[in-house]
Amino acid sequence: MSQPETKPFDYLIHNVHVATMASTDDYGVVKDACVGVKSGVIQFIGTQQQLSHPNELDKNADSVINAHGQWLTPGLIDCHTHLVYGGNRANEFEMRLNGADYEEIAKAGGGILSTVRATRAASEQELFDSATKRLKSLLKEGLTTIEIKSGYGLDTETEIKMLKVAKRLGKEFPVRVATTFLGAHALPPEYKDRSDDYIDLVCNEMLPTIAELKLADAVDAFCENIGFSYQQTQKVFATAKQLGLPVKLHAEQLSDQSGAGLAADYHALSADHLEYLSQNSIEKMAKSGTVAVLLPGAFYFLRETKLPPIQALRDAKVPMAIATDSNPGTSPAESILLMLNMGCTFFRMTPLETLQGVTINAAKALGLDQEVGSIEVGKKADMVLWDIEHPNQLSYQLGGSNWARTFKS
Ligand code: DI6
Ligand code: FE
Repeated sequence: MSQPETKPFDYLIHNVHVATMASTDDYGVVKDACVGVKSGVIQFIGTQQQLSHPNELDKNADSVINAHGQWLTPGLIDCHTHLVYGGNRANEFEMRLNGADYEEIAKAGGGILSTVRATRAASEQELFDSATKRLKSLLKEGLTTIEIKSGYGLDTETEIKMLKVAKRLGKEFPVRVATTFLGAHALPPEYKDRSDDYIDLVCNEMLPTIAELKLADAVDAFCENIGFSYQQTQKVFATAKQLGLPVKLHAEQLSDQSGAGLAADYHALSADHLEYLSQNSIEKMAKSGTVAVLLPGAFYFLRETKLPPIQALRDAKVPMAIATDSNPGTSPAESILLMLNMGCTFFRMTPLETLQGVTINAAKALGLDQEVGSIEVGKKADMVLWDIEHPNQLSYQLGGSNWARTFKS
């Protein structure tokens, strides 16, 4: 009996335009291309003539997909979300529109703490179900990787519950989930006026337990006058370092605390928000390769007027990413494409920069850029097909998906 012939690829996409995002200067366009994938890994990007069987496409792969001239990009990556939480804060939205501001609401026991109460009260299944709804909207826009933070539990048990829900989302949906422990997000009510004691709990109990259970890929904190101080953040970072976990930071969102500089001192994967970022911290970020994660949804929702220093970041060649910050308080966003548009309109980023911001630079912000974030031979076949005429259409449109199909490795 003759052996069935093994074909070079499991599937081959042909008649496709590719934005590889493999170059820092442009979209890395390969027009009228073929892309071959085997075992979830990209094996070939080239012309039909370069295939082993250029005139008999079926002989190259088990499955041959005609893209009819549509565009292929890397799968989109949302590198900063708080997707798992209980309840919502539409009531506070209404309060703000009646005159209250974010800091007043937070100080009055609302804000993050109202979500903490709802998250502690919710069962694992309830958290899973509400996060599923939000995840599904993102998946409809070609998302293949998402970062999900804890930080609405603020006790060991609930932080673990949130991270377990995040991991389960990654098992039940075709999406890679990177988890981040954000125990130092806010001061829980039972530690009122004892923030150093709470940081001790984070460092001595929560972090070692979560590291032991392998529930977090990274550690984050909220360094802010309504969050934690520079010194407290440093303590969290030092503990994360001892446990071998990379760090990232909510930095300079409402004021300059030099948090991004501190994050860079700890070789952070990213510093996020950055409206009040100083030149000194920019230089430190450039040196350490820390990605600037920009969150236009929160900027918009809080009606912030101070812009992050985009031109200075650009000049210093700090890689910039864009994310939803999907959370109930400051960015109830379920559209990554809308963030691309906001990155252009509010932050004056270019369409190329915003697409880099949800592909290769977002992968860097998660430490996953060797695996995903661009269409290159050897990388995971996380790719999206779009019904567009050019990749600049992805940031041009106000949300609205031109998504056609996702390929997930
Ligand atoms: N910055 C934010 O934008 C979110 N967390 C943070 O540290 C807001 C979280 C919330 O208000 O629920
Ligand atoms: Fe956030």
